[in-house]
Amino acid sequence: MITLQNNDPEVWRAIQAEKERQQNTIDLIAAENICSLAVQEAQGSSMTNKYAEGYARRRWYAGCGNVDTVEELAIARAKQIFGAEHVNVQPHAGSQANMAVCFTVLKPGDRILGMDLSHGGHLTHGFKKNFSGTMYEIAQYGVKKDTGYIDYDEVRSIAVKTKPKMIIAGASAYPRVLDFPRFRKIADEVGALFMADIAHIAGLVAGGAHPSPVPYADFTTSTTHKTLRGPRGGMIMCKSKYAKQIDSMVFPGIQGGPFMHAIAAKAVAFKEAMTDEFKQCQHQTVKNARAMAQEFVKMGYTIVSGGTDNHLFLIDLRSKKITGKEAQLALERADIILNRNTIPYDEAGASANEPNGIRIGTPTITSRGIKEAEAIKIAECIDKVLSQPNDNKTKESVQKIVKDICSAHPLY
Ligand code: DSN
Repeated sequence: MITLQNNDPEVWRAIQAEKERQQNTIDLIAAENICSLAVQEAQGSSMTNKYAEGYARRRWYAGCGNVDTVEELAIARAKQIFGAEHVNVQPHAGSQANMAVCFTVLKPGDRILGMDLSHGGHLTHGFKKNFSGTMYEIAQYGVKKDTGYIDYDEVRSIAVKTKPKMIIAGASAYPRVLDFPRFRKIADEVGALFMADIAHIAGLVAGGAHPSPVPYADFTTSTTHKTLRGPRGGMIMCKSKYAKQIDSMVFPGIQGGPFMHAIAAKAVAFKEAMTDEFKQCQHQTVKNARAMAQEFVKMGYTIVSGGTDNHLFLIDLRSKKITGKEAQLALERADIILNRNTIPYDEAGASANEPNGIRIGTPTITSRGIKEAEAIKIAECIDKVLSQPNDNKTKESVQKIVKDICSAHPLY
């Protein structure tokens, strides 16, 4: 980045510092990952200069031959990975992907049935301050209090009672396998459309570490930067019969020019997602999450649902005399980065800002090559910090272990 260093040293310094922060800390944010240098090169390429409103071979601008090539590659590769009938790779993010589906098939005031945010759902699945919660009637399902699992009989009975136009499956903080055939069955029974939002688990689905919703869902949306390990962005997969409507809702319905540099990077990430290395990494991501969750159970922690089947799990800190926010801050001081999170049925007075849980995800550490033994070591470090959050000696000893693990596993 010599040119940037010379032209804008302030921004260059911030970027260098961020690179170092990523190298020297342990990232357990379940929604993050480390994309390859090839993905970053495509993302940082001159394709950012190109306006390409429209779709490949039918653009509004001249000079689109090269960007057409990368968009066609991205679509063909995504179809191959997920077995989708139709793919749109233009959504700038997951929220835009979900918005495009909602705007395509729902009218304002129609009802959506989605997972409650405080039980692990997403803002776009019906949160009251999000477009989904303001434009549509919302019905919500959650997890069972005693098990932490989605109760599909309850989802069915809410669906029968509320007659939603669309049912959404998908979550940001649900550690168990989603039963997509069951969601489809419920949707069929009540005459609803079925959308699966696989933003969190797309990489696991691509790598065969979680069942795919694509054969069952009318629409499958995703981000491309979480377990899928691509650039920040979104995508929509759907049945062919919705292809035309979805494409014209993404553009010109809710977006203008697509980010062709991001689409080039999506194409690169999709090629990587077909490799054996990627598939193994997805299975290892689950193994690491399981090993850490089990270790926490051994150390006396309460894990929502008792463990995990995917890349993340939630620790309920209510018995530990520390809030989610205090835990997040103390761990950050020790170079372990994660986020506070609501837990299902949190105390009255708890909120998204002051919840009693933390969320732990293993995509980034696994992409760095970390396996179960070191994942367990990280769990032990977290326990040390949470047991003595204000003790300097504890912090320093954990920082040393973090440093050793990070130097043994460079980002690239
Ligand atoms: N913000 C993401 C997460 O942390 O899970 C969801 O979009």
